[in-house]
Amino acid sequence: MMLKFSILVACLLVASLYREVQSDDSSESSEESTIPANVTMKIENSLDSSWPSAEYVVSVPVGTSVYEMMVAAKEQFDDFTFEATYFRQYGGHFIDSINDLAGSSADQTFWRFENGYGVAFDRGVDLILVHANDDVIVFSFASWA
Ligand code: B12
Repeated sequence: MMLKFSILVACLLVASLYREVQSDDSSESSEESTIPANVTMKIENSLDSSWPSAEYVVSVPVGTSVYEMMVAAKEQFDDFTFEATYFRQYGGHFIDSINDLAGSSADQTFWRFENGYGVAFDRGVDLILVHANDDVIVFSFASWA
């Protein structure tokens, strides 16, 4: 009888210890998802050096898409604006214009979406997530001709 009771107490102890470890884990992961990132977004015009380039440091949680970061930038900076068109087949947006300068099929110009090393991303703004405080995102007005 005593042995059965001791086994029961031991089981209850193990179960409560397990629950504590689980709840510690979940609080850690919810903290992780709200770690802030300060991302530098550079706006440049590779076709016209007299066009006013701009740089914004945008604060968003790590893991935010670049599209959501741009929406946040619109709220955080009075002088930043953009327009985009949603394409269902790519699950994301094509950036049509930034700071009132729009790409044009007639002129064969567009906003090229690059990393901080001048390399064009292989997907659109909804599918690239920001990671760390030193992340740099560049939009460079360019020609595809
Ligand atoms: C032509 C083309 C372009 C042209 C479109 C201009 C034009 N008027 O023709 C230009 C050079 C502007 C372009 C730009 C980009 N493109 Co592009 N493009 C293509 C390509 C080769 C053909 C599209 C096409 O004409 N389809 C035929 C027409 C009838 O169909 P449509 O759906 O109406 O086409 C439109 C859309 O495709 C849209 N579009 C073009 N590129 C992109 C990219 C994204 C993310 C979205 C949402 C829409 C979009 O523009 C087309 C004309 O209106 C495709 C690859 C392919 N073979 O499909 C890549 C493709 C769609 N592009 C791609 C990419 C990555 C980009 C860029 C993000 C590259 C960059 N890092 O800058 C940029 C967009 C940046 C921004 N401003 O948001 C990827 C998208 C991958 C993804 N899942 O996100 C593709 C699939 C190529 C690839 N495999 O890498 N592109």
